[in-house]
Amino acid sequence: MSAGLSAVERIKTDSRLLRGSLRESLADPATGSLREDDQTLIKYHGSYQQDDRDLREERRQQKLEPDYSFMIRTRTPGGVTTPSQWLQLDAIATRYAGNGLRITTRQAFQFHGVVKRELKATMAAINASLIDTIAACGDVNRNVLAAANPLLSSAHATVHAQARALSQHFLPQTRAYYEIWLDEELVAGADEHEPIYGPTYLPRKFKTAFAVPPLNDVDVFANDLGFIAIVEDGAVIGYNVTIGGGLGATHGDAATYPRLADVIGFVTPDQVIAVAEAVVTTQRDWGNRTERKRSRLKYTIDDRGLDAFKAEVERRAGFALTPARPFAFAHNGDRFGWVDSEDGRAQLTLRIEAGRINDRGERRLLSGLRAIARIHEGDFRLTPNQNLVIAGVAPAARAAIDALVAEYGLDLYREASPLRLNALACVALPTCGLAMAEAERYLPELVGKLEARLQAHGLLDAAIHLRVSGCPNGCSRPYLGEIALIGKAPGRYNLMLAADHRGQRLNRLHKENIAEAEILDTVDALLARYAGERGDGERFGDFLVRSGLVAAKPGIPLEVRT
Ligand code: SRM
Ligand code: SF4
Repeated sequence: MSAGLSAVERIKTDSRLLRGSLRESLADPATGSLREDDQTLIKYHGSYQQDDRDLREERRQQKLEPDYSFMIRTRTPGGVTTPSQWLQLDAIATRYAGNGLRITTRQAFQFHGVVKRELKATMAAINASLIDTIAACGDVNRNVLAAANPLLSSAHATVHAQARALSQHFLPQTRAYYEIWLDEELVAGADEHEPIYGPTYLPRKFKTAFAVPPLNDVDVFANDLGFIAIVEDGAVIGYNVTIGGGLGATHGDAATYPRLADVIGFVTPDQVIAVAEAVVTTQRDWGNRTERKRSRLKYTIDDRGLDAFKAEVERRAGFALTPARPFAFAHNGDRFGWVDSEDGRAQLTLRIEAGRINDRGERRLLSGLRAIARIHEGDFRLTPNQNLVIAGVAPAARAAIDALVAEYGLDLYREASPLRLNALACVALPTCGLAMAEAERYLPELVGKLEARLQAHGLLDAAIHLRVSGCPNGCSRPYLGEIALIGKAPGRYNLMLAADHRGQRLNRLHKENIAEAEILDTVDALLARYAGERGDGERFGDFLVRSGLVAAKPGIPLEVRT
């Protein structure tokens, strides 16, 4: 192994295709944690070691080790789950995880708070529900996003099938997951290999999304690799390909930055896997393996040049991409309530605040969705905005679902302001080890305070996209929020403003390291201007740019025409 490679590269190299000493770590009863290298390797199996940060100081004073537990993330391409799987995941969460189910911004479920001695049983139970957690985390192709809110259901079905096929194509081939969690006989041997990834996998995480215009609910430009479906006469004729999106950054380090993907051309459906493999393997070979902060595809492209990267992709794929086709996105939110599909069925999109499904007061989301899963004959779709679609509902079944929605308080989608409906927050404290400030736990209160300001300006019906992240890694995609807070320290945030609402323009830092009162007052003053000066149908982010209150960053053209 050459000198200068990052520590994670050494761990991958020595891991015997992701096995490491995970079995021994799991069997050690003396601690609730894993050995250090295994804490990295377990990510590739879909789990993170965490500890309850609310209890850290108290336990330190008591000379106890931190309160370790594990987060588990599923691989659910396009976020599709059957009612039977839902019931099984609910039962697993109720038995093993502390705080219900959590829908992530990448259409996956997370379980939080699983203790080490129950980790294997939990992983095996998830697998028994025919959902796995392989490659949900780690330096591999992660859970593949696919538009959850279709206007055209047959095109949507085609795109979902493509997303599933791509996810399957990039699954690691090592049998480590089956050996460690499902007791499959050990096969590690000379002929086991990773045909696409090689023994050290990718330099960094890799994310793929499929969008179906006019909705950009997947925020396709935030992904390393994206496919924008081009639909003609109801059929998907191919995809525009996007590369080099990614949002993570580090405070105070200008070498790291959020970047929107570039549109590099068009491929037909039968070329999707080949072009994806060419992008993945070019990043595998060209990506930075010495500095992890600069190892995402977006930096490879900026370091080597987009034209050179694209030429290499075409060389590896064996064909040239044709010019990108026109497309236009309307917005990157969800469409709440009932929407009819082409096939005579309907879908109901429910608002799930910050994706957290548990029972709290009158809002008994976990129990209510369990009751719905028992009678539902379609499927469930997790959205990349942390919401839930009850999909494929026959006309005769609507009334029963509506009754359960009302009985269990699942009707936030009918009551909430547009601000609350569209807001995103990452998990942050107490489980995220990287959080610098609150996000999910702060969101309801923050939204309430902003709603009061909106009301004062007669703007309560304004659909402003608010996103809150506990640190600059950007898990709630805050750089694409019209208003966004990015955690700096407890109670302090960077205020970012003026992204568009289509996921095509990044926002800008407006004020650094400010507390709530200043955040509210700053936003309030801008809302006052917006209320008085906005154009017809003009969105808040666009208004801030047009009025010169915030300088715009160049974005993706609203309509790409070739
Ligand atoms: Fe994320 C790391 C949660 C979507 C960028 N993310 C983490 C970790 C695992 C913290 C850690 O490494 O110890 C967080 C676990 C918190 C917890 O307690 O659950 C975490 N990320 C999440 C989720 C659960 C946020 C949510 O509230 O829904 C999302 C899970 C997605 C999934 O199902 O796979 C999640 N993370 C994202 C997104 C949004 C997206 O992909 O659309 C981003 C920005 C896009 C991107 O990747 O550029 C994102 N997460 C990061 C980064 C920064 C990566 C970078 O390039 O710099 C990290 C830190 C890292 O990788 O070192 C991170
Ligand atoms: Fe944690 Fe930061 Fe991601 Fe929020 S943005 S979940 S605080 S890593």
